[in-house]
Formats: sequence, structure tokens, C-alpha cells
Amino acid sequence: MSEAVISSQNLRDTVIEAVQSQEVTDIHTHLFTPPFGDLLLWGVDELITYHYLIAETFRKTEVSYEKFWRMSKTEQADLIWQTLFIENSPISEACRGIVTTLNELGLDVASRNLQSYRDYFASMKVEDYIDLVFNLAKVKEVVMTNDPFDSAERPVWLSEVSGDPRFQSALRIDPLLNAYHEAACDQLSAFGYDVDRSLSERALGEIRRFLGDWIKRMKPKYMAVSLPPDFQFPEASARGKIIEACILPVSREFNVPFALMIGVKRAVNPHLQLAGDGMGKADLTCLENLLRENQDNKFLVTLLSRENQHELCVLGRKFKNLMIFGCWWFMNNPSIIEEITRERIELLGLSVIPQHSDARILDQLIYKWKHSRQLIGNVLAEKYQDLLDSGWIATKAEIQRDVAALFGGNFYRFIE
Ligand code: RAT
Ligand code: ZN
Repeated sequence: MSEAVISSQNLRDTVIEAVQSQEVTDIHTHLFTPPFGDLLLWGVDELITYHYLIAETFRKTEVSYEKFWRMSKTEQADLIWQTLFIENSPISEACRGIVTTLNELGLDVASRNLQSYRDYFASMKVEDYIDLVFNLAKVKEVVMTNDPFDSAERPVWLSEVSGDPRFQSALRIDPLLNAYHEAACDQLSAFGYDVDRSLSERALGEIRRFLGDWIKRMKPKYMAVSLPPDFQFPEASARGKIIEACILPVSREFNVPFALMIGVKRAVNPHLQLAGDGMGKADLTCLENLLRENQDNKFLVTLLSRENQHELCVLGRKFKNLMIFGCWWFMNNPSIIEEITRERIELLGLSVIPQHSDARILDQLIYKWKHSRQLIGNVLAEKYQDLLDSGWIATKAEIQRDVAALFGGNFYRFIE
């Protein structure tokens, strides 16, 4: 047997090395390729004003919401830096992420000198910085979140500019499924689709035409929606009707999987703006129904509630048309990532996508992947050790094969 990995230390080193060196396909981010201009966020002020840190800052500052939102980005970053990094130690996962990122970029973290970090970014060209970040994070490609209803993004797609091929697309359809009557219906009419509020057969056909047009234009890896914890399926609502009559058939016709991200309660505290969303536990009967009744459809699923994760794994055992991915948002913390990764691997072996970054700011790829690699590596090392203790001798090539599947191979095998 070639390069059998027998001793415990040798095994651990081999697993960690395989996880550290494997390039990853990051299947859900909010990053954009350069032709989208200002939609691609990067640099230290963007990092510091990440909405995860805004929420944490308000717990420690007396500054009012109104005053904060009137500030410039630089002023907001100054306040957050002062509050979370100078007056307190940056111990939360989102804060630690900034420390990791600056450190990996070779900046002097000990100086705590925000201006010196700003100077570093001031002379950087975005194309060079993308190369640097992708190299440091060992990210091969990222999947964007692309909303055809978004007035900033839409014209770029319509102008058909081609961007950096490392940025793949995903067709995000939240407005269509979560705000049909409030906004999407009127927008679709304005875009030239003959829809109506009652969702007549003609309107449903027009929505299918809209989806088909955007699939041809974007060539998305999947169609995605975020859903509230009380999402039900089937459901006598505009959302239920559109999923049934439009999303599912179009997803099959174009072989574009449907990604469901379930559990978000939008604007629990509207004063926090983007930072104000909360979460709740879902009833997974909705998924069970979808998976059972639509076995020719492919579903990518991530859930926001820790309490739902075990049930989700069990559904994964029942339905091969379900691919579980990532530790989403409030789940993206070391203690939970470790627990959930272990649970998934124990129940589903190597047939999951353990992580995505959800990066909103390019630089975050560095810390999100560094932290996740560490945790995934630890869990895998433990699992191969258990196997060794049971008498199974894995080779280095087998371990590398398994890690490659987790970090991108499973995604491509599922969607193709
Ligand atoms: O993680 C986040 O930044 C959230 O604000 C959301 O973007 C979430 O990931 C989503 O895709 O809806
Ligand atoms: Zn996201």
C-alpha cells in the first residue's frame, strides 16, 4: 500500500497538511468580481464595519443608532475600532477574524495603529489584492450572490461585461419568493414580464421565462433563497405557488439546483439595519415534503438554527437529492462549527460540503478559511484516528482525495 499513514502523529500531520493545502471552492459569498465596481467590498474600513461587528459595538457604546448611521464609514470604523479593539479585547469570532486577517497580511497587529493599516490598503490595486487574498486563503473560486432585482447589480449583468472567472454566480431570488406582492410583481412588470398579482397561469409562465432568461444570462451554479423559520411547504401563498409552479420545474429543466437557507427573521431590530436580523428554529417538515415529492430536483440546504442541525443530517441520510452545506452566519463560530462538522461526518461521512465563508468583504476569505480549516482539520484528524484505532490504515492519497471532495469535489459532483 502506498504511503500508509500508521503512526498517530504521522496521521495527524498528514490530515492537517491535506486540509491546509487543499484549494477550496467557496460556494456562498457576497463578493463581486471587479466589473461590479463598488459592490466588491475590501480593505480595513470595510472589514471593521462588517455588520457582525456593528451589532457587537452597540452592546458596548453609548452612541445612538441615529448618530452612528449619520457617521461616515471612516468615523464608524474609528468608533468600532476604539470600542471593540482598544477599550476591550477583540475576543469574539468576528473581531478575532480581523486580527487574523491583518496578521496574515503581514501587518503589525501589535501596533493597533488603524491609520497604518489604512495606509497599507491605500496604495493597493484591487486586481492585485484579489490575487493576494485568493492565494493566502487558498481559495480557487467563490460563488457570488446575484440578485437580478437589485438596481446596482442589474445594469452590470445587462451590459454583459465579463469578469474574473474565479467569481462564479448564484441567482438569488429572495425578492421573488419573499416579497412578490410588496415589490417583485411590479418590478417584473417594469422589466417587461406580463405578470399579475393573482399569479394567473400566464403570470407563472412569465416568471418561468424570467428565471430562464436570467439563468441563461448569469449561468448560475444554483438558485438561492433565504427563508424565515416559519417557512412551510406546500403553502397556500405566493411563495408556495411560485416554488411549485416555477422554481422546481425551472430548476429541473436547466439542471440548476435550488438552495434553501432557512431560519432567518429579518429586521428583528430594524435600528441595526443589516445587523438587525435574527433567527429561529424551523419545522423541517417543509424540507421533508420538498425532498420526497421532488426526487428529480436537487436541493442545497443550510440552516441557521443549531437545534435544526441533527434533524437535517438525518434528512440527508434519507434523501440523496439533499446536499447540506456550510455553517451559516450565527452558526459560523468555532464551537458550533466543530460540533456540527463532527455531527455531519458521523452521520453522513464524506458526502457534505462542510463550509462556505459568507464573506461580504474580500479580505474575510483569509480569516474565515483559516479558522475553518483549523476546525475541520481537527475533526477529520480525530475521525481518521478513530479509524486507525479500529484497524483501518488510510494512505496519504486517500486522505487527500477525501479532503478534495469536502472542499469542492462534492459541490461539483452534486450540481453537474
Ligand atoms: O451572513 C451574512 O452576512 C448575512 O447578512 C446574510 O447575507 C446571509 O448570509 C444571507 O445570505 O442572507
Ligand atoms: Zn449570505
